[in-house]
Amino acid sequence: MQNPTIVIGVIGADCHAVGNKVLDRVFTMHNFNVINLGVMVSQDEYIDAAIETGAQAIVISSIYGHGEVDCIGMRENCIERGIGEILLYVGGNLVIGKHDFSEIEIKFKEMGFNRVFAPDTDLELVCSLMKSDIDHVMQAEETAEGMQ
Ligand code: B12
Repeated sequence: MQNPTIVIGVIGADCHAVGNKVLDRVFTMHNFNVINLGVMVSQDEYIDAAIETGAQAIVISSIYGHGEVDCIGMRENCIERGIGEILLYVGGNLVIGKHDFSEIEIKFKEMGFNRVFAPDTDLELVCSLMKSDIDHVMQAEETAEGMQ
């Protein structure tokens, strides 16, 4: 089976570049095919890249605190562009100031994200969760194709 393709980048007007490089390195080391759009990425740029590469997931970072505003409508945008089922992950310093992470998680899940990660999440764990999500989706697709 081919390595899963994921599109990563830092959303909005956010120029924090270091975490993006760390994620690229860790995900690549864990055999993901990483399409890295870098910093200051718009919703449409993630979606364009995901469509072009047939990616299984979009992994959004937000560091400067405006993640909520930047991510509003991302799932709806994916649906509109024909990739409504794609796995959406988000992580980083998603909001300004100190908040209970469970509240942040609920907010982003309501916006259609499959998983929401705090900035200090163990990246090994993130890789294994993403792998199992992608396997799960691919198996479901194979089963659906077999039934047609
Ligand atoms: C360096 C830095 C800058 C540099 C960035 C240079 C560059 N091009 O990279 C400069 C000076 C430009 C800058 C500017 C600003 N910054 Co600044 N910056 C920092 C600083 C000191 C370090 C960031 C860093 O490199 N960290 C190291 C990397 C490895 O960590 P990371 O980026 O957090 O990424 C990790 C995790 O978040 C996580 N992660 C990230 N994304 C994802 C996604 C997923 C799916 C997962 C699983 C995990 C994950 O994994 C990454 C790797 O370990 C932090 C404070 C800090 N100590 O973190 C503030 C900080 C991020 N900055 C902050 C702010 C507010 C700003 C400004 C708005 C300030 C201003 N008023 O102008 C601007 C925004 C500019 C912009 N348009 O983006 C705040 C954000 C506050 C918030 N979110 O609540 C911080 C936290 C400082 C603070 N304590 O207030 N900044």
